[in-house]
Amino acid sequence: MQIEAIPYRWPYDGVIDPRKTALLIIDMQIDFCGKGGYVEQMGYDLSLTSQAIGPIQTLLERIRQIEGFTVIHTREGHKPDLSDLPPNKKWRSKQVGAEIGSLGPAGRILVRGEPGWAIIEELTPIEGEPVIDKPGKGSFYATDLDLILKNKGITHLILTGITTDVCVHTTMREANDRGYECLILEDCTGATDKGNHLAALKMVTMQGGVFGSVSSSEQVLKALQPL
Ligand code: C5J
Repeated sequence: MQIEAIPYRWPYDGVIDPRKTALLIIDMQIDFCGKGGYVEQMGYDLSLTSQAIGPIQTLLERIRQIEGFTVIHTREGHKPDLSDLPPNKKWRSKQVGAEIGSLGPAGRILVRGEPGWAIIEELTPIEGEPVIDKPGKGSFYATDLDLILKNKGITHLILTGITTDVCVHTTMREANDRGYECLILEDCTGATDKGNHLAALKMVTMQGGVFGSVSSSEQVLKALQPL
């Protein structure tokens, strides 16, 4: 089955093949959608990023039942000594009152091993699901993601997670340039600004699908029914 999507039914090259497809769940951490985390410390509306939790949970439950379907999680965060934190990223975070590495209600902000850095309980990875730790916005930069995907023979990616306009988009662009066939799901993503969420999705649809195609969890679930 192909998935109904905009601007083209996905994937472009045939039907969905679970052995060649991975569900990417990007940065569903307390820091980005939970109480006391980075996004809340910056003063943004948590409901905009947490809206993705329910739809991802439903999709994940279904995909976990399908033999051979790969699920990969990512986490943005820095080493406790902050040696992998670019000084400009640290400086900018300080300007908005949420300095990376400083102590917040959910522990040190965006630091590996801290409570806020953890993936939310609803989407806790299970055995066999790789978790990619990344110091940047993209999931390919300074990580093993490309190697893991190549070793598994994965050529198609379904992107979910937060935030639509930052880590999800950066990852989609990185993946697209590496030749992966990408699909982003509107209800399984969210941004700290509604307009940016919508703009990020619209950007994907330009030029015949400049980075891939856009769909929803409902359409993916429909296409997965025969599997
Ligand atoms: C941000 C992310 N927005 N996961 N990270 O800093 O999108």
